[in-house]
Amino acid sequence: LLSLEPISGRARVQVKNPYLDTMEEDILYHFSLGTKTHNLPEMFGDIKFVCVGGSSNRMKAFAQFIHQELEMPGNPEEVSDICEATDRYCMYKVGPVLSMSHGMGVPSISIMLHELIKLLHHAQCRDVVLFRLGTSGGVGLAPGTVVVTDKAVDYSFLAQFEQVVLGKVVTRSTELDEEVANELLQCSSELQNFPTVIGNTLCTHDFYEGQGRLDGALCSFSHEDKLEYLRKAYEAGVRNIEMESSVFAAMCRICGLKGTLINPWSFFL
Ligand code: R2B
Repeated sequence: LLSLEPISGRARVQVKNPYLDTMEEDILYHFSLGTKTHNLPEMFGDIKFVCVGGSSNRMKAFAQFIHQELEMPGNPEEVSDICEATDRYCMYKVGPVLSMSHGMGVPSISIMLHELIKLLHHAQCRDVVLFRLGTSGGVGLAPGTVVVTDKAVDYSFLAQFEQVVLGKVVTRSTELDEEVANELLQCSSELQNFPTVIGNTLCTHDFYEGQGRLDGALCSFSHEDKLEYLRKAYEAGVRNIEMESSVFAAMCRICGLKGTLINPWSFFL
């Protein structure tokens, strides 16, 4: 992963909001950071890799792992949470790597991405690559297989994310950066015990009925219905299912960020 060289000539992280420039102060509410209270360029200007995942403990462990891999000075056990003033998300910075949690589901990661993208913009970061290192359920793969997402698709297997804005549905593309996905596939071929494929990721809005599970509090379909849907998903190129990829892909794309999703097949559907 860390052998990925930043590709030169990429622009500064963009925000697509004309109002931001007119604001005297931008408060990143859920990070407990702000443009007046913190020197964001000094704190974050050297960031090149942002790795996000659902759980705060996992992203702390990831920061400690990166601390060791980069042979940073100091004790990896002592990495500190930059967002400790709020318990919404955690954030650790280790050299050029930011490790952050995003919670579960599209609404949670969406709030985090708005504030993260603004943070990277205010900090004047360039050449940033954003990774979601998450858990997922595999479709037609051996357990443990890692899926690098080609496209995030919705319930009808279309590469789009629908956001309701002022009562109207706005549809955004969820195609991801091919170059980064291929580079990751190449990295995985150099590692042992990490079978990796590139495939489509189905993003759902629910863990139980939304993913065809038979063990939720509600279940309105049969085992056969479930298998038929999963078969259709497989035929449409879906190799795993999770709950954040669509908004992640759509927002990275619009804001000119190289984004990729790396999800091990980690739970059963
Ligand atoms: C994968 O795991 C979580 C549900 O258990 C959810 O965040 C996801 O996408």
